[in-house]
Amino acid sequence: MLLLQFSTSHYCRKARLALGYKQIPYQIKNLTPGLHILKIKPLTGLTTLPVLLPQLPGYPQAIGDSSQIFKFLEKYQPQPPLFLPDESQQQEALIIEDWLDESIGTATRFVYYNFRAGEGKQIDPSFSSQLIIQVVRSQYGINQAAVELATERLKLALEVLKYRWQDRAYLICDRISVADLAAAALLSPLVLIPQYRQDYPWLLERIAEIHKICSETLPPGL
Ligand SMILES: N[C@@H](CCC(=O)N[C@@H](CS)C(=O)NCC(=O)O)C(=O)O
Repeated sequence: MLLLQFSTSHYCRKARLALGYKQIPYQIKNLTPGLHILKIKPLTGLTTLPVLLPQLPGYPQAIGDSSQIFKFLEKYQPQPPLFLPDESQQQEALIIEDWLDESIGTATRFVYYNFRAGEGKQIDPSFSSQLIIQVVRSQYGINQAAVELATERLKLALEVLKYRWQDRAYLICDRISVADLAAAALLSPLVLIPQYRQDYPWLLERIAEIHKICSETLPPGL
């Protein structure tokens, strides 16, 4: 299998966690932001990465969107399971995954790129890095007002996740699920930000633990 990705994307990290958890061998191709559309739009109709190319006879040519990749991998290789055996718990896991994808992953992006352009500029002050950060900020409309809303959204999300994650291993029942992988990937950019490191030590621990279970390299800062 081949994973088309941006090396720094937290949504691509989410797909890698699932591939690692399933212990499926795969290769990676890093695409150039902007030019990636020429490659993936004809394949998926989408403009976003990750995209998984199974490269297997009888399987789809390409799967776009990290949640669809999870579904594909579960069907392709059911063991070890990522879906929960109890139907209502699995539905809960899918709803939490969707909330993390659509709301929290975006909020993380806003807070992270705002940090990298300001207080965290010294992480990579090079012209090329700061240019990419400015392009991303303009592409997603990352401005001060939007960052403040995203910060509020993350605060509430982390309060909710704390009750589920701080005292126990997994977000739903006693087994790993799509919700855990989504949270570990989509919140991972926060571990570089000193304020989050200080305020949410349990978050760093859970992110590290899920990465270990999935044999995935830890995100920068951990
Ligand atoms: N819902 C999508 C979101 C993926 C996403 O937002 N990917 C970003 C990178 S972090 C992307 O490809 N952006 C490029 C674009 O929108 O053109 C998923 O879960 O795969």
